[in-house]
Amino acid sequence: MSIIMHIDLDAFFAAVEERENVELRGKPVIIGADPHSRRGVVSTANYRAREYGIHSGMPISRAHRLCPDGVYLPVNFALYWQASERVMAIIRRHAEKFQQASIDEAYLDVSSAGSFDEAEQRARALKYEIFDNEKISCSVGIAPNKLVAKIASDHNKPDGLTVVREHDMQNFLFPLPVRTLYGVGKKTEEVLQGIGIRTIGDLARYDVQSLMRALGRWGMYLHYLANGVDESQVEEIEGIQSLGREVTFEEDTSDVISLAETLDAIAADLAQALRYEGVSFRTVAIKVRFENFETHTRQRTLLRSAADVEAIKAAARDLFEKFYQSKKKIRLIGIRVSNLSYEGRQKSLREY
Ligand code: TTP
Ligand code: MG
Repeated sequence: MSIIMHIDLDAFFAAVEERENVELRGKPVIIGADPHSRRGVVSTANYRAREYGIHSGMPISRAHRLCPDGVYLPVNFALYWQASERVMAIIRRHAEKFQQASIDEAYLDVSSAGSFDEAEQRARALKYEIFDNEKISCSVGIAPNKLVAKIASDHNKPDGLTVVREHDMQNFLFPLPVRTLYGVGKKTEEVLQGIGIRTIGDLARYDVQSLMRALGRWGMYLHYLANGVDESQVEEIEGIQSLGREVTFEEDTSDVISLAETLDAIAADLAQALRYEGVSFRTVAIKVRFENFETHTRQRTLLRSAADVEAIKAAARDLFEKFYQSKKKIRLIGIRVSNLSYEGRQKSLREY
């Protein structure tokens, strides 16, 4: 029997800022503001700010209207990265198999605990240790596989702990909206709603052949997910595999100057994080989403590793210029670097 734990830090970027500055406590804190204008996109907001309806991905200008008295801060990636490393170092000590899934989440295989009760005790100890050392709260999900553990960690945020045993899986999953499943975005949700599927239970009970007619192989895959089937393992991979950032425009745009400036700003953010880490990359990818949500990516692998902002900028701009020759309005643009080399980082991890 597998017992998997998924840990996700609560309002992570905002939690780090609150920890660094006691004056922020109790106030709505919104991260993602451009220090020079009221433009920008909300990266995250603390739970106080979420009471005003503010969430990740919302334009900062809209957040300002919802909550004029909030504290608006720019993204300080290097600071969050440093906090993440320290938390991850704590988490990895709690199991034989550890997989970091993003800057603020990780999976642990805790099957050796032998029972869900014992795993729950371990989760409490882990939550306590993270908070005691780093003053950041997290939410934990425990389940027989990664899929359900991740849904469970999100179930009772912030500071949650949700345990889903094998025989509770259906009761837990079936009432949830299909959107909860990883990979089900706006478009898939619309298709599913069109054939009368709203909850994970509706999806699980739906005839697979008809699902495949509506969604192809993706439909079959979703049917597995809805039934809580996931056999992927917790994979011990050193660090994250890629690093990306994207920006949604307040108003869709085809202004190439503003698009190029945005790409440069994203490149600078990424380079800052890479520099802090001592990580270099070989592959640069851009992502472009048009106003109709049609999304494209283009990528290039360099001859040798690089880590500087100019290399990211040059590759991203070139990929963009070759790709974008229309006047179609763009809603979102982003850059992701991958094929990472971790020489510097592994050394620093061993020092913990
Ligand atoms: P999440 O774990 O999705 O969000 P969160 O930790 O802020 O809040 P929650 O309590 O719901 O887990 O993402 C982790 C961090 O990644 C988040 O603090 C900021 C960043 N992020 C963005 O920059 N843009 C985004 O659209 C999202 C979703 C997250
Ligand atoms: Mg989080």
